Amino acid sequence: MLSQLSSTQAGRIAARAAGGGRITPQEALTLWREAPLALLGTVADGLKRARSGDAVYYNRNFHIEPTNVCLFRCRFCSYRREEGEPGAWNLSLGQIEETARRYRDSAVTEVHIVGGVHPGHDLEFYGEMIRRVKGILPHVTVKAFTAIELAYMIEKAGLGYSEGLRILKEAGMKAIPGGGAEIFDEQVRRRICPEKGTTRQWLDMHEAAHGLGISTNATMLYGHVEQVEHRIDHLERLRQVQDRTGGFNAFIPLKFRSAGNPMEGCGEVPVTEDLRTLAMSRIYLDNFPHIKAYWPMYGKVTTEMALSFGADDIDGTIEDTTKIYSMAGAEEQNPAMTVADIEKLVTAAGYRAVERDTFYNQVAG
Ligand code: V47
Repeated sequence: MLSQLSSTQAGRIAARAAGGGRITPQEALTLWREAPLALLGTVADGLKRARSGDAVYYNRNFHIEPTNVCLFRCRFCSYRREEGEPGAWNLSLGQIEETARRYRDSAVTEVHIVGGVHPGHDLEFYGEMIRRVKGILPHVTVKAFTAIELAYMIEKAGLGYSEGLRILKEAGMKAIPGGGAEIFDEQVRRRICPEKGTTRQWLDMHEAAHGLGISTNATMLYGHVEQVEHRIDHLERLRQVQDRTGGFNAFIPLKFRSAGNPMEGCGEVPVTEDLRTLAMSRIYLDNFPHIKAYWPMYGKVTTEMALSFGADDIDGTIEDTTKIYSMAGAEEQNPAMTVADIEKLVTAAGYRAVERDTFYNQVAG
């Protein structure tokens, strides 16, 4: 397929990318706009296989979402509520401990803790939350708080990012999820989440985490008012940080789901655009080891297809513990998959399911 297309500019760029060559933002734009989807899939799958063969990673995980009360009114969010509004929740530390206790006898290896930026909580509260969860589940890795939540609690404590992160690390936080990145372009960010923490804060927090040996993920919210140029700019900024630090594990493109939020009028992009975005992420981010197709957001059918477009991770069993996507209209209203479900999905797509821990070490089966 690559040789057939070498007469076009997109074909030539694709052939170079397939050989491991780094592409520029301008070349990415040409590929994104002009390359046939099947060609992007072929290149992205080749790059994925060069890194991880036929392995597709998953983990046994659950989420704790401490609150959906949030200082910021992001226009894409279907989840946020005002304090006291119907549908608002704000778990006490005791309730969080109760949730953790449910997993005492299970084989989960990771808890993902993320929620709204509640004005009543501070660094001390979140440090205590981590200590209590670790007290109940000492063998489970705590992956916690978006860079936006972290910036809020650490700045409120009057500390520098490294200082604040060190306190949370000592409490037991060993990894940081990729949320809150949205779109880095400042003008688009002003349109979709004007009150939210800034691009600078997000990037600085992740770089500070990498400096302390805390591995992190990165996301990109796409398929709303942004243009392809903004997605490429987002990938470029991440690639630059990764060149300096090597601290990112996975990149997770997040498809904008439109139900129940002020940006509903944007609608949703077609599945072909999801596959193109996954493949372009794999091709552009030549220094990211993993590209994750987050199944609760895509749904199982798109996730199965995503595996042929450069994704090598689908996230985990989830145990029906996250509401961010179900509240925004995703197909999976009670997201949970057993290991058998995951193996079936991955095998049907022609790959081999591998259980990993948060750091992509294989978990002995
Ligand atoms: O930052 C909110 C997104 C993110 C919508 O690191 C929406 O392993 C689409 O970051 N449509 C939080 N997306 C979730 C997140 C995440 C998820 C899975 C794995 C990891 C990881 C991180 O959810 C937010 C925002 O970009 N989001 N609302 C919506 N309507």
